[in-house]
Amino acid sequence: MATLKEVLAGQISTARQNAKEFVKQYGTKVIDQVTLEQIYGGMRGISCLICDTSSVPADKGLIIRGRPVAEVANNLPEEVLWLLLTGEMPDKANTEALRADLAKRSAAVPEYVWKVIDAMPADAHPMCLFSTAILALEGESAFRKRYDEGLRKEDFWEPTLEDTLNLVAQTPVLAAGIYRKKFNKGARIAPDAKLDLGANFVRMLGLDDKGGEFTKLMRLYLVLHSDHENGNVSAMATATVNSALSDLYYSLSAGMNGLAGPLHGLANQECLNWVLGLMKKLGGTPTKEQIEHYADETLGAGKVIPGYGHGVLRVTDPRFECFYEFGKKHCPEDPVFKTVKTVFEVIPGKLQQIQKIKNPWPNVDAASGSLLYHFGLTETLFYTVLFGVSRTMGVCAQSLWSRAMMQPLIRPKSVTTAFLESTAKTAQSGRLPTA
Ligand code: NMX
Ligand code: MLT
Repeated sequence: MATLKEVLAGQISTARQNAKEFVKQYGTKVIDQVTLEQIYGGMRGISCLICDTSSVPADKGLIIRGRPVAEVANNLPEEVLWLLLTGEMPDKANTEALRADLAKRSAAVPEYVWKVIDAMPADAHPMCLFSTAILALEGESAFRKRYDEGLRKEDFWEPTLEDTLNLVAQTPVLAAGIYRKKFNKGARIAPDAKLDLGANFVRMLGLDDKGGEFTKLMRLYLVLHSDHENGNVSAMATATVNSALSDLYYSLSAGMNGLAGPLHGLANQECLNWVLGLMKKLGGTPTKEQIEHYADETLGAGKVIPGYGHGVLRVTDPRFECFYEFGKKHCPEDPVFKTVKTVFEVIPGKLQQIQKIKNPWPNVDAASGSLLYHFGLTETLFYTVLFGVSRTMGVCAQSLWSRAMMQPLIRPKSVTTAFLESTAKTAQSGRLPTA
């Protein structure tokens, strides 16, 4: 049986050769054009990043290594990690080897990180604690040690793989430790070497899961948030920092700081708070008319409806659909889930009436919180940390491949407003001249 590292080593040497010949033959071909509107509009839609771990077509949503996300939704997170890294689904033996490897690594979180977390203010947001914990572990980076010893560019991917596996194994431990401290749940619970990633995470959180349904949800959660191509804030931040050869601890921490924003990962916290606020105000499950009214108040106050809209998607997010199906199967009568269902019946129609909104449909964050809430994870402040634990898989896999392909420092060109003004006025059409 070939190990993960051996599989990757074989793929990397072929991919490097292919890329070299590809760029030599087609290097001057024009792939996309940049308009003034796009420069002013958050670079939306400009095709200028390479990402092979996943893609997000606007009309389909997440595709992981060629497989629509719904097809892999019931796989274990370990299997999806292998898929993200190699493009192949692992066999049983590979999955078990990876599971056991991650379980072993999860037991090796150094004690000093808890002192750092303990020293943080009690009101620090769990995402701040999570990002800080990742950064505090930077001294553990295999990449940094090997780089300081004189690592060759061809070999950068090897310690990046080591850092990837350690981070994937240890971020659930950090997250669970933060959860138990922040919400006064008692002492930390150690991982169990016999369990898989999802089951271990549930164990370490210390929440009741007699029927095993919460573990199923956690596995699903870890799979669905694992990757979303490279253009989203957390992935791009991670990739940019890693391109400076800052190791994955620096890079992932930077990515998590981006995920902590309400327009990105924090929307899962905001979304359930919005739903709970609605239920509290109305004293139970609201009617469609009441939801319309509440949405009008939100929009009227200049706020966004969290969990709806997307920078790329123009259809209902298939990750939302997976969570929605899970809810219909496992907790159809839960009042919070029922409210989320009615919100879904109302909000797209409401947002469709606002011309500037390009996508009125729910994104990944619209239903996930109601399911966590049902299984007793009621601390909404913690929800984005769960997103972060999962996203660690995708962004680390992306960086591994960037280093494997020996991609250079990310350094696009900025221009001044004066340059744009003078150039745009004289440009006929199409691409602007180089600054
Ligand atoms: N509620 C109210 N207004 C919205 C919404 C929404 N859900 N979605 C977009 N808009 C507004 C947006 O604020 C912008 O207004 P303005 O021009 O006044 O600034 C206008 O519509 C055009 O935005 P779009 O081009 O449709 O969307 P954009 O690509 O700029 O932003 C999001 C995408 C996801 C940031 C935006 O849809 C949003 O803020 N959604 C709510 C927050 C959310 O759910 N984020 C999670 C995204 C997924 N994730 O987990 O990371
Ligand atoms: C994500 O999963 O990263 C979000 O849907 C945001 C995005 O893709 O822009």
